[in-house]
Amino acid sequence: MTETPMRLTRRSMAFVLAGGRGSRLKELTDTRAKPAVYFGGKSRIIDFALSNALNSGIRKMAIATQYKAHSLIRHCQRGWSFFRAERNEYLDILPASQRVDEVHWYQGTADAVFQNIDIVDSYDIDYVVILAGDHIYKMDYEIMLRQHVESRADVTIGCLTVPREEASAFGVMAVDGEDRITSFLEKPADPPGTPDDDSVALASMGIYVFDWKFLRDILKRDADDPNSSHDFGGDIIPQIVKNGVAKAHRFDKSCVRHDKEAPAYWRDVGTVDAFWKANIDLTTFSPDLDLWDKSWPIWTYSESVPPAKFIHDEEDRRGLAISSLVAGGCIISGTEVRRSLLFTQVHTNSFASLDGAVMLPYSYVGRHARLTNVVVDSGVRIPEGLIVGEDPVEDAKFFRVSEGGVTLITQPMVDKWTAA
Ligand code: ADQ
Ligand code: ADP
Repeated sequence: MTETPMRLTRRSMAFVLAGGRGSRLKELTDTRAKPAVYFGGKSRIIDFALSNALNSGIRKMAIATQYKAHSLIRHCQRGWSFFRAERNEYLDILPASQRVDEVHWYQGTADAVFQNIDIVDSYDIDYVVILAGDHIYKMDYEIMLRQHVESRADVTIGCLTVPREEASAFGVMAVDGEDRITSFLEKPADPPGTPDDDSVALASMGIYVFDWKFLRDILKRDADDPNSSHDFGGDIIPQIVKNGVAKAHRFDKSCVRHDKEAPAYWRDVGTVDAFWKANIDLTTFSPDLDLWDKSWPIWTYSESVPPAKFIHDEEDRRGLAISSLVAGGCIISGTEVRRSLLFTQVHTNSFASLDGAVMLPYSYVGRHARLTNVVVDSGVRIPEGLIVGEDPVEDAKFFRVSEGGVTLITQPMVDKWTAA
């Protein structure tokens, strides 16, 4: 009798790299790592990679953390602690803890896996899916795993086309007719276009599938190499492209099995402008990122809070929200909210108005404040009468105005404004 093969995802683990800072998010990552930054009204950025893994059928995950990891670790402990060892499910949070020797933190992304080889070994898996914890997308990793196994590649790399002028931020590859990668340049100054279209480049998403035994050998060799920076994009991948078989897995709508009609959605919300836009896009009639799709839920930790409340205040001012997302626990008292996204427990007051506002949890808006095209950090108290978004020159004296004209507001900036 032939054995029924186990689903590939059950023979695999997801290793999530969540140690980077994300410095282009400016003060939003002063106290937290980029994967811990809030997104979409309820979630944090890392929830997308973790939910993709869970929805794909993967039940073994590890999250490597390093930079300002407290908020991230707390979130993962609260939201992602439902894995049960007795069902052969694991989720380990792996802060850089000098496990291998007492000199080094995680030196690069490959070192973050190398330092945890024993933990990965203990999961008893055949394949490892390496993920970045800092992108917003939906993707079924089982489809990628199947391609990897069927093509017998040494590594399979998730990739997408990006405008050539943006490609310097990525690993850029060239492929042959069978999608075998023939060259890989990490963050090239002058990225090459594709043969079909010179205006776009084929970029690595930083998602890799490896046979674990193969990767383990490579990591051990890399660890002994004094010239290596121990980074997947910088060292490991270019080396395999040169000496082995690396295949490209193209990210398109066929990678999202739940709904063939949905466009393929992937965003790096790495700048304040991109972060603001991806959040505000959710308030449109039919956003490209469908958070309401029950077949591909984005799991997260969510506090137990009362429903959002809208108050017609005693001064006859209506509290209302138009084309907006308002999370639980919010109190909108006599404020007009338009085209905005309010996370848990935001409290706004009479005669205030919000337009194009991304309000992170527990932020508070005093009376008569007017905020347009802003990102307000968690817990910030907007003082009575503060007007932001109408005079960029004035705003820039206290707050951070982005290239795209979005104003980031944090508590220290508000304190500076109050003191002036
Ligand atoms: P980068 O975008 O520069 O390039 P990188 O800084 O290597 O990404 O971070 C990748 C992921 O690893 C992020 O999620 C980050 O948080 C995490 N990380 C970074 N340093 C870490 C460390 N020391 N320990 C643990 N985690 C760490 C990579 C690839 C490119 C590819 C882009 C796609 O190198 O080839 O195009 O991702 O975004
Ligand atoms: P951040 O959310 O800013 O990344 P943390 O994860 O450390 O940082 O803090 C989030 C937690 O802190 C929340 O889950 C909540 O319990 C608590 N918290 C933070 N600010 C407030 C606030 N203004 N009111 C109530 N709780 C808060």
